[in-house]
Amino acid sequence: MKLYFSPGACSLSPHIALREAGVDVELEQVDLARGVIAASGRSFREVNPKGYVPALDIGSGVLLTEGAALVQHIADTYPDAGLAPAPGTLERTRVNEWLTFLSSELHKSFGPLFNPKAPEADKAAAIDKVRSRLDYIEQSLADGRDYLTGPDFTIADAYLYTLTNWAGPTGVGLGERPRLAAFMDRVHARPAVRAALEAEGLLEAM
Ligand SMILES: N[C@@H](CCC(=O)N[C@@H](CS)C(=O)NCC(=O)O)C(=O)O
Repeated sequence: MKLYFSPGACSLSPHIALREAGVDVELEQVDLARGVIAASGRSFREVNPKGYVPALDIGSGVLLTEGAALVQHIADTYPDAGLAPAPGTLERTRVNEWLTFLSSELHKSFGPLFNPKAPEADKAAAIDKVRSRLDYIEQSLADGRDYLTGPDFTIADAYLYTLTNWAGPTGVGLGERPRLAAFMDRVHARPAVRAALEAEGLLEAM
């Protein structure tokens, strides 16, 4: 498998899932600012017409896109890794519920904070929106669970970890959210997460 990624971008989530599953993943870095594959200079849109990461080449000419779909594909392809409950169960629907929330309510709310052309008012509104989503997550962890859906790490946690890492650089901040801070420390300590960060050149920066 080959993962098209950019360091610290949302592609870190499937990267973590692949490492958790023990997959010997090939990494291809994309220069998002220039829209090219970093090593070759080839237009990334020739590979993924959507022009964004993550994209996962699973062989035989098949390219998968959309982070939430990729992590489910990884979890279902490597069920022994225990990255998601079995499809068709209520527990799996809970994981999907979180993935959808993270994608549509948290991930996309960060958008204006990465857009240098966004008006200041849009950025301020985005910070408020992200903080309210983080508040909901903080409340959800109030029963003492280690991970989003309970005691076990899942693909939803890989996604949340990836997005929450953006809180610092965007000025959102983690604020007074001790359970979320503890969650971040817990995920950060996982060997597969550290391996993914190291491969993206981020381990020493975090
Ligand atoms: N809907 C996509 C969004 C992916 C996305 O926002 N990727 C960002 C990095 S986190 C990107 O590549 N942006 C560059 C661009 O859109 O040109 C997903 O969930 O995978």
